[in-house]
Amino acid sequence: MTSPEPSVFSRIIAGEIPATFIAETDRVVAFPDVAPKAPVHILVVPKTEQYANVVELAAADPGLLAEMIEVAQTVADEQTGGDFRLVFNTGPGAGQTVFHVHAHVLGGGLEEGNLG
Ligand code: DGP
Repeated sequence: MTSPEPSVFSRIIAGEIPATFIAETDRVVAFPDVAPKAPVHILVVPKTEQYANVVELAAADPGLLAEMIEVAQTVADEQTGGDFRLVFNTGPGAGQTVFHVHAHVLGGGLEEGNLG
């Protein structure tokens, strides 16, 4: 289930909230996170908000999930030299606050060897 109100990401995609798109395909956009947790912190977001999280997306449209990951690699190639950490917070208990599936692409000066 998604909220009847457009998500904050749908409002960004509609141009109602400013963001700089750094990559875009027919079905996916990427823009910087407003509160970066790493030197490079980009959100990769499907233009549709019908999937609340990555589990719903993977079950319903694995091709769209693959497209998100391709965009994540494109962003990383441009901004981190190619390596990146990909995070899908899934559920409020894991820190998810926007229930329009999105991937966090993190890179550039991450701690080595752990997920902390
Ligand atoms: P999550 O906790 O996984 O649901 O991540 C949601 C992220 O969305 C969080 O890191 C901050 C980001 N965010 C929320 N509102 C905005 C916004 O208006 N613009 C941008 N660029 N990012 C936003």
